Amino acid sequence: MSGSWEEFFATHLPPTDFEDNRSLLKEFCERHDRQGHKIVLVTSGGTTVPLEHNTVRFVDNFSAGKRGAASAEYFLEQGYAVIFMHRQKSLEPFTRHFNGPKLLDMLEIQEQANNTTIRVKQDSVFALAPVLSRYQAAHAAGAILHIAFTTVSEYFWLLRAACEVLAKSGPRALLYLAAAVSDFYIPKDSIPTHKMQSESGAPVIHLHLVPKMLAPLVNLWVPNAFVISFKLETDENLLIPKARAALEKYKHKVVIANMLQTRHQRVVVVTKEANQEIVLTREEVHAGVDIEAPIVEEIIRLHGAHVTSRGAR
Ligand code: 9Z3
Repeated sequence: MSGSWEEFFATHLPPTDFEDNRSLLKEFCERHDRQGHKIVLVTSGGTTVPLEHNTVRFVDNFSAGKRGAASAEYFLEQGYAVIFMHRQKSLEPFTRHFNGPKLLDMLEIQEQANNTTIRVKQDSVFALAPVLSRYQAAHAAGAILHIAFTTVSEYFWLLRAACEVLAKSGPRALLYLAAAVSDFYIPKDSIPTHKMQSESGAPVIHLHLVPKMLAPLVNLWVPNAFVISFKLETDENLLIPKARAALEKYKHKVVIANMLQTRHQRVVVVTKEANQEIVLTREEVHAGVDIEAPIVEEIIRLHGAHVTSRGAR
C-alpha cells in the first residue's frame, strides 16, 4: 500500500528554492491569465530517488526529456504559455537541437592577421536560424518559464505549487504530465546522512510506494483543468489496458500510451471514446520528424473542445 500524499508532504521538506519558484509561477500565470492565454504545464525528464541525504548515489530512470522539450516547442508555436518543469540537465526546448557536439559542428573559425572570428557554417544557417528565431520570440514574449527538479519529492512539491496557481485558469489550464516519475521512494528518515560505506557490507534498500498524486491533482488541485498523463510500458499486452485503467480510475481526460523502445515513433492517445494511434513512417523517422508535432496538434484540438464545453474562451 502507498501512503497518503499528506503524509508524503509532511515527511519531505520543500526544495531550497521552493519559495522563489512559487513566486515565479504566480507571476507567470497571473500575467498570462490577464492576457487570456491558455497555459500548459509540461513536465519532463526523470526523477531521482536519493540513497543518502548528502547524495552521492541515487536511483534514476531512462528518460532523456525529449518528449517534454519537443512538446513545449509545439505548444509555444500555437500560442500557449508554457511552464516547462523539467529534470535539471535533461533536454530543454530549442537547445535540444544542438545537444552534444552538434553546435560545435555548425561553427567554423576564421583567422586573419590578429583577428579571429567564429561564424556559423553556411549549410548550418538553415538549421540554426529557424530554431534561434523561435527561441528568441518565445523568450521576448516571456512565454516560457523553466522550473527544474531533481528528486521525486522536489517534483511533487513543485507540481503541487504549479497546480495551486494553475487552478485559477480553470479550463484554460492544460497539464501535460510527460515526466517519468518514480513510483518508489525511500522515506527521508530511512536514508543515511553520509555516503554509504562498503565496509558496512551490502546495503539492503527498502523502497516504498509513492502515493498516487493524480487522484488529488484531478479532484482537488486543478478540478477544471484539462489533464493528460502518460503511460509507459515495456510489455505491449499491458499498454492499452493499463492506460484505460488509469483513465477510468483518475477520471482525467487523456492518457498517452507509449512503449519504451518505440516511444518516439508511435503513441496511442487514449480517451474515454477512443484509442487513436499516432505513428511516424520510416521516412519521417529518418528525416528527424518529431512525433510530438502531431501529438500536440491533437491535444490542442481536444483542449479547445474542453474549453468551449466549459463556456470559456
Ligand atoms: C512518458 O511516458 C514519456 O512519453 C517518456 C518520454 C518518459 C517515455 P523521453 O523523456 O521519454 O523522451 O526519453 N512519461 C510518463 C512515464 C511514466 O512514468 N508514467 C507513469 C506510468 O507509466 C504514470 S505517471 O505508470
